[in-house]
Amino acid sequence: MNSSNKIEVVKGDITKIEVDAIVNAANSSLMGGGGVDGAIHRAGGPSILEECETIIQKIGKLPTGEVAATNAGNLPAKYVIHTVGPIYGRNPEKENELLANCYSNALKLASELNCRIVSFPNISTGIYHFPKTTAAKISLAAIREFIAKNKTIEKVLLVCYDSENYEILKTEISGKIY
Ligand code: AR6
Repeated sequence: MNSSNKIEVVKGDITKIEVDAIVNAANSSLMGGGGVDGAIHRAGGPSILEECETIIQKIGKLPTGEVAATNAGNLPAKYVIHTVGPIYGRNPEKENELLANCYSNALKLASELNCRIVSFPNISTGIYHFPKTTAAKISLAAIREFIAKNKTIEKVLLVCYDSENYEILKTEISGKIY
């Protein structure tokens, strides 16, 4: 399989789609929040937060662009991979790279955990206000680069909850060869 059909843009609720690992757009406290983070903790149940607490006790906080895995509780997945997207405008020189790191670090950890199918939300494009078209380009480039050199990851789902992100990603993915 070449990398072009490994990336799929879908519309829906990431908590409802069966995969090996669901990536969560969390914050550095890992203590839950709104948006997709809230939806993941609500649907997954308390076992996810318990593991997040253990991680935070060890590391203090999860830096932007970095990742940590927990169980997936009641979600249809083996793992939740929590990552922290950049807050738009807070670190302008680094924000594109930090957003790319979220995708590549999550895929690296998923691969280490032997995950074949991984789903992502549109990290940072909600409460963190990252411009959606730029975020879409960054996410596709980072995923494409990673899967081109990785054999474990068979499918990456970009799960768009809002129509705007869905339309943007459909356009971005169709115009280029991935
Ligand atoms: N499934 C898939 N995508 C979703 C879902 C869902 N169920 N719900 C929302 N989205 P956001 P951020 C989309 O705000 O910008 C939290 O409070 C949403 O449409 O969830 O990275 C964290 O704790 C948007 O496109 O994450 C942090 O404090 C995308 O998910 C902060 O928000 C990301 O929006 C992180 O902000």
